[in-house]
Amino acid sequence: MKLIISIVQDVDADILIEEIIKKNFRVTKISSTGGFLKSGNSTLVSGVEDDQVLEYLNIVKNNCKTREITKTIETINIPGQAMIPVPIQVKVGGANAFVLDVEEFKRY
Ligand code: 2BA
Repeated sequence: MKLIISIVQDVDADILIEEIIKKNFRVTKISSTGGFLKSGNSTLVSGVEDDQVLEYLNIVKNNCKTREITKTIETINIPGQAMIPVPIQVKVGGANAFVLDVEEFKRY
């Protein structure tokens, strides 16, 4: 068994979860925050049998879109001068997925 951790954009999370459930996988959604943009995203956690990993990853791939987000950064401060905010374009997603080996899984 593998544990698949997928970090996706909030806007994609609900439809993605619906598709995951439709295909009879189980999933847990955790609300998370991206370290770079400091904005909300969703982390989905699923225990998946080894021979179904590809099927699961295809669902993630097909339901998450790459988007451009504008982030405002402050330019380097020169002493005595104000910081100047500069908008930059950042490409986010579709999804970042990690596949981990599961040593043991128990359901009680
Ligand atoms: P954030 O950290 O908020 O990053 C959002 C997007 O900003 C990233 O999209 C990437 O395009 C850009 N970005 C991140 N760090 C950057 C940097 N130091 N310089 C320039 N641009 C940077 P994604 O790569 O699609 O990542 C989306 C979210 O997935 C991330 O949100 C983070 O929450 C998570 N993530 C991505 N890679 C990860 C990793 N290796 N470990 C843990 N979480 C990860």
